[in-house]
Amino acid sequence: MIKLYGGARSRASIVQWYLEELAIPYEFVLLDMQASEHLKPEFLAINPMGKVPAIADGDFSLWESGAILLYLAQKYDKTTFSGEQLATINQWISFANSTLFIGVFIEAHREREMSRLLTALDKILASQPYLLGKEFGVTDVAVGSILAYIPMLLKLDLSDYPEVMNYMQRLGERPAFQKAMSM
Ligand SMILES: N[C@@H](CCC(=O)N[C@@H](CS)C(=O)NCC(=O)O)C(=O)O
Repeated sequence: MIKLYGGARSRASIVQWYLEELAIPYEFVLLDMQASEHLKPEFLAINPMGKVPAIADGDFSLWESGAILLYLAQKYDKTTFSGEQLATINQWISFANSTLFIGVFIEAHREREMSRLLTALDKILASQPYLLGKEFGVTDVAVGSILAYIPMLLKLDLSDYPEVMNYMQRLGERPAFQKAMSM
């Protein structure tokens, strides 16, 4: 069974959300990060960087939430993805974890970038319910989780982006989201 290593209120929720969507069995190994369990040799053997999330799938270990999402999509999603589809998924995961995260959560970038990024997302979501079209998928977990952290961690007015707000609401109604992402 897949082991997901995470801490309380950590980015392990992103991976947990997708594991719940995929409905595959997993064990959540909750590390006490206050007690620095993530820096102990047992966990450093899984992720030498001492960061969560990480997974162990049998003998195979992987860390970085984006890499884990891509691995799970390729191995466990019922869809078989073409090379181009995988590249597009990777594009959105990279966007979520670098461009969007930095543009929203790093204050020095927010004024210059957040509006441009959310306006572009708003435009995409005006014509389709999910990032890749009609079907929910792993790209929505990647981008949706970063969006979901906005109201949890920052006091920002998103009313200029009504389609993004509707999207966040749609994602928030999913049972898998509620199980993993609700704080
Ligand atoms: N880019 C990484 C970020 C990982 C990360 O920074 N995780 C935090 C928890 S959300 C962590 O492990 N912090 C512990 C530390 O830095 O000591 C990912 O998305 O997996």
